[in-house]
Amino acid sequence: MSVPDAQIYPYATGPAAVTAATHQDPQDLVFWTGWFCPASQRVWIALEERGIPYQYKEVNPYKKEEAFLRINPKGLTPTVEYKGKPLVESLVLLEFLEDAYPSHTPRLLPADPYERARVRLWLDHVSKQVLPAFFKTVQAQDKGKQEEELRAYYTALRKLADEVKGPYFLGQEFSLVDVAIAPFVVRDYIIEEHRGYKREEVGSGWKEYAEALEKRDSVTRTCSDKEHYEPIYGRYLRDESQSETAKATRAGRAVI
Ligand SMILES: N[C@@H](CCC(=O)N[C@@H](CS)C(=O)NCC(=O)O)C(=O)O
Repeated sequence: MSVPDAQIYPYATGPAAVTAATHQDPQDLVFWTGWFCPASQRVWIALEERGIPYQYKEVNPYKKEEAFLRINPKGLTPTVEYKGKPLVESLVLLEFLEDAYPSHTPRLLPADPYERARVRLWLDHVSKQVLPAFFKTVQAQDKGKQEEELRAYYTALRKLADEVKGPYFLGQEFSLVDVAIAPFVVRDYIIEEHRGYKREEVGSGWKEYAEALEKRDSVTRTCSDKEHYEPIYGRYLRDESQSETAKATRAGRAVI
């Protein structure tokens, strides 16, 4: 099934709908999000993990509605309004939540400066290596190109897998690396079905890591029903999407 970018299902469904429904009251932090958006899910996972009070506001970032553009002129999700002031970019927002809510635990950046730096290095790997390879694999049309991009995706994931202590990146402690990659792990059935991806092909314990991530409460509580993601990814799989991410992938730029 195909839908133009702007005509996506309008609301969160399944467990995500239940979570959204319990966060409708006004709060200092307003979370502008698209239920389907992996960058937004990162922020949502962190909010849920740490029990930070927030008001959930569903928005379709492809519609670029005036009210939303007034808060974020680029019209991208996630956007956070904190005490009336806007902030954007999922990785910046994750760090902001650490800084603005120090008493909410668990902290997702470790206290040790060396470990904090390592987390940031591997977040950079996720942004610059893993996600571009994921979207290139999805958007490639030629069979040979799809296989080449999938191999690059495996290589990027394996480098990360080699650093995972298990069950999570830092061991027992759930951290921002886990938060940043989890939304893409829960969407990997798309490349499994359409590009022949297999978690076990990554090696180095990736499959076990992926399973630990998708079972985490904050991750399951922020997932909608699978059937509603499929039409959205159909546009990526045919390389028809005009989203900023799809355009960045075509232009060979880093994406989310
Ligand atoms: N680098 C941004 C990417 C945000 C982004 O591209 N969000 C998508 C939805 S997942 C969006 O708003 N797309 C609307 C568009 O492309 O016009 C982040 O990490 O927050």
